[in-house]
Amino acid sequence: MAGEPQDDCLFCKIVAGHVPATIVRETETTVAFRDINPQAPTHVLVIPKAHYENAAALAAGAPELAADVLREAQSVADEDKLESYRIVFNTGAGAGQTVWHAHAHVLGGRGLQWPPG
Ligand code: DGP
Repeated sequence: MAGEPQDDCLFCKIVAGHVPATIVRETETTVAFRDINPQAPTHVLVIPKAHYENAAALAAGAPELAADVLREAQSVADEDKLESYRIVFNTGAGAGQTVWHAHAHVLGGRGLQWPPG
C-alpha cells in the first residue's frame, strides 16, 4: 500500500535505523542524510519516512508530505549557509533514479553547471 515501509527498500531501512547513515536532520515525517557518493561539498538526500517510489508518486499521493520534503531541503541549504544550490528529484531510470524511494538531492558548495546533462 502507498506509504507503507517496503522490506526491500534501502531508504526504508535507513528510516528504520537498520542501515547506517549520517543523518543531518530529522522531523516527524522526513529524514535528511549525507549522500554516500557526494557530488558536491554539500550533497544531502531528503526523504519522506513513508515509502513513495518517486517524486511523482509522492506528489500525487501525499502532497503535504512533498511540501515537508521541500521545506526540509530548504532547511539543509540554510544550515549549510548555501547561497546557491540545487534541489533535484531524479524521477525514472532515464533521469538517473537508482533508489526507488522518493528523495530530494540538495547540492551546493561549488559552482553548478546548466544544463545538468
Ligand atoms: P538517485 O540516483 O537519484 O536515485 O539517487 C540515489 C542516491 O542515493 C545516490 O546519489 C547515492 C545514494 N545512496 C545509495 N546508497 C546509499 C546508502 O547506502 N547510503 C547513503 N547515504 N546514500 C546512498
